[in-house]
Amino acid sequence: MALLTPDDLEDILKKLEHNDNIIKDATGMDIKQICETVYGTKLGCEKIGIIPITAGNGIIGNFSSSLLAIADYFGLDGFITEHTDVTGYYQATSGDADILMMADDHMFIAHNLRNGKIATNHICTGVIYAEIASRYRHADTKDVLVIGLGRVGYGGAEHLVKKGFNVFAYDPNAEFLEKAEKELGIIPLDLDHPQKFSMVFEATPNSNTISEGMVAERCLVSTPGIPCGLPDDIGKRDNVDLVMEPLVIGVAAMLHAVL
Ligand code: NAI
Ligand code: 2YC
Ligand code: MG
Repeated sequence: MALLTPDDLEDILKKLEHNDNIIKDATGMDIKQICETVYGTKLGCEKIGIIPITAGNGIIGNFSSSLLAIADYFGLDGFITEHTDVTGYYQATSGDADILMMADDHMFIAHNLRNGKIATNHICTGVIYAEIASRYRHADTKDVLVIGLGRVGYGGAEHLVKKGFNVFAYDPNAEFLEKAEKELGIIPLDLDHPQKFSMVFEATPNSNTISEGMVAERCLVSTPGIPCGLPDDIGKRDNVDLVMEPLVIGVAAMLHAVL
């Protein structure tokens, strides 16, 4: 499980502003509008209760405070419980939290206490980053490339298939590739016959997973992957746009998903 580090979370709101500008330019909508469209919901005055969890590798220095800053960015009241784990959970539920957010090393969830809805970070992250890629306004086909079919990649690929895109996908894990081909009907990428794509969704924990032959002249690469899978020399080209940030976009999707 690839875990965030405090360095990843440095200046997250600055990174969000930068990415939101790219998203607006590339899709015509900002991240809030895209979340509202995908989930058909609008944030109101929900109160967010954030519970630090000490399980496994334990507390990540600025993880809870990052969630609080994200809630605030989207105009929501929030608080971090004084205690961790079960005591923290009790404090949040007996306080006035509407939505709880908590994460151990394997699952990061949002739970709406008012309607019972639960959203996971990996599905919401896959869906929202895939959605961003699919809205590239310079794309002239319905072909989308998905790189990585793990928890996030599979969720994004499933979303794109449901939306009627032609989903080409690659994962070196043959089992994951076969599962996605069988269950979703994705088209395994033919590495021997490279095809260029103007929409790429990458969800891997590796760098340099996107090669020259995959990227069309105008291309939007949308990736939550840490580190970034797009090589610098390709990413710096004028007509290649990159949406990549460590936490906020996925959390925005989680909040909209549980309303
Ligand atoms: P995972 O480990 O479940 O899946 C990663 C997949 O990438 C695996 O199936 C692996 O075989 C595949 N892969 C590795 N190298 C590849 C390559 N060169 N080409 C194609 N596929 C390759 O990981 P998960 O949970 O899906 O997360 C993916 C990444 O997204 C991780 O780096 C994680 O830290 C990050 N993440 C970022 C979030 C954000 O908000 N920015 C939120 C959640 C996860
Ligand atoms: O501070 C805390 O409460 C920690 N238990 C938080 C651990 C989060 C671990 N998960 C991750 O770092 C990744 C992120 C990319 C988002 C989802 N999983
Ligand atoms: Mg994110």
